[in-house]
Amino acid sequence: MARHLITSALPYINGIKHLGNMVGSMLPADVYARYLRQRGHDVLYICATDEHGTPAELAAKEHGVPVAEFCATAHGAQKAVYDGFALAFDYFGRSSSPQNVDITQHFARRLHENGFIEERAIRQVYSPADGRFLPDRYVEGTCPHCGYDKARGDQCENCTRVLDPTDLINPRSAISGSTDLEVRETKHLFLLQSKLQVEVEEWVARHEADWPQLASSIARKWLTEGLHDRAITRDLDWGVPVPADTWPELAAEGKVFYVWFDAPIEYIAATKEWSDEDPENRDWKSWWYGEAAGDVRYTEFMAKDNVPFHTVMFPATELGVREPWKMVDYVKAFNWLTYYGGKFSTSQKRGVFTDQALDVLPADYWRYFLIANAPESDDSSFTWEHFTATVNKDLADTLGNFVNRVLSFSKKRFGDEVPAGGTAGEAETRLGEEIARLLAEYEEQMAALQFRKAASALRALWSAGNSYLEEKAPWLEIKTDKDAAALTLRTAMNLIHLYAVVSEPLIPTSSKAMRAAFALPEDEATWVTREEAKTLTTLTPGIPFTVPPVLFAKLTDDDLAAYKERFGGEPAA
Ligand code: B3M
Ligand code: ZN
Repeated sequence: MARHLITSALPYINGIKHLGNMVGSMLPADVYARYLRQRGHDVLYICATDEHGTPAELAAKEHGVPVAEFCATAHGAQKAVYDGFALAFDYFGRSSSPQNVDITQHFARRLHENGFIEERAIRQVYSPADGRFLPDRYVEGTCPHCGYDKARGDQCENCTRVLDPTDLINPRSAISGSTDLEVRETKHLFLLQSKLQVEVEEWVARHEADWPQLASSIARKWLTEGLHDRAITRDLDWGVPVPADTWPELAAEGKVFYVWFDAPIEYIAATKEWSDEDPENRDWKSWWYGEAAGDVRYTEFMAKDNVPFHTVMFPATELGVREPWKMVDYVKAFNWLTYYGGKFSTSQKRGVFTDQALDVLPADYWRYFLIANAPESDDSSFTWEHFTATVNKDLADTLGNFVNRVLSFSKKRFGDEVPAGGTAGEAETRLGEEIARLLAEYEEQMAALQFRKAASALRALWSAGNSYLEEKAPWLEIKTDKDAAALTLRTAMNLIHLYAVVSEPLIPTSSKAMRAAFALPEDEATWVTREEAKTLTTLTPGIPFTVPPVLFAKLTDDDLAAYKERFGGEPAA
């Protein structure tokens, strides 16, 4: 049985992420990891905070604390939110870890030895007031194209044009505000991607057929444009230092590696962080290096803007070190989740952020809605109207109400044990066939990482239970044939137990609550066999049960109005 290595794009350290960030990476990765674990696979799900680069430094400055302190606090805050969403990472590391410093520096040395790194002199903005070179994002000024006066040296966020700092009118330091800026020559390391173009192309060609269209088309686009040599060092105070043993001058100037050079390497380093916590029982290298990793299938989850780094730059790096590091097998790329068609925006406080979401409703409401509407083949738009309607229909009515009325009615009429009586007939045979068919569809879509289709198959499983109940109507059967009613209720209870097992990857908390309703001895099964789906007899008469609290509250029009009031709820202006 293959081992599965799963990674999701590392969330930047600066600030709590919004729902769009999670649905395009960590949440589907968690659903997939949970599913594979329940199917008996050996799974390692790795993620971490992406702590270097200008986002970290600028955020720390805004908070008035040293960047190392900011990152430590922010890592904990993000991890707490992901725990709240029941994201079951095997490890959630930090790209500022010593392990990442070591492995990133090792990769750089090897690239250098193999002739894929070159020192080049470039002209960069220097600020005497700040006593340092300013990375492009640290230069602010007026955009020459649209006149926006807070344009950054790398891009104008108003007209989105890519800029060069020297294009800006009245440039100033974004750190000190000083307008006394000079352009000086400085040296940086360049990754010679152009020399690796052919190898990267051959590698992509071996995979693009089975990647989702979104991933392979972006990779192909970048390759067609041609791989350019890319600066992989920056003049920042915070990052993986350039090793002095190989580049003494640059190290002395305090140069650090570009965040996108070290961030993907943190996938490997976080696995070592995981291993270092329990070296007796964990072997990080067996997941990443040489023959030992031969049985590993590696799947990455990310949003579309991250695809180029994961299908071109990181593979170029891994190929260039000339060592047998595991390369990704499958890239699951996502489009955007928009908020009423517009972008989520931290600065404009538009949209729902992961910490706020947990304030509003428990994680399962969000997990189900986001997966059922995952932006897979296209962008999908979050609206409160759609969210409340989906929660009420799929979670409260189809699943929650089914569980509650079956258990409440049975308890009232037959007591708090699975009722005895009646023999399965044509309706149960038909139901069993349908459940087995839908379960096979659900498994197929999960294995294919088709999350919307998997959620739809799961919803169909829940609906089949309701149709069976309506058809048999035990509340009428009981008037004339108690045994028939007992059979119907017992069969429906077996459906509830089956739902509890197979819904866990999407809605883990509610699934555990459903399962805990039955005092089934040794109830350890992590999945359902075809036979069990067909016969629906796992729960036998006499097994005690309790009626759990209502699993999902119905959201009212007042709730909807309150959400829109609090979070904004109209199409982007
Ligand atoms: N930190 C996420 C982003 O671009 C970026 C992913 C790194 S994955 C190695 O928002
Ligand atoms: Zn502009």
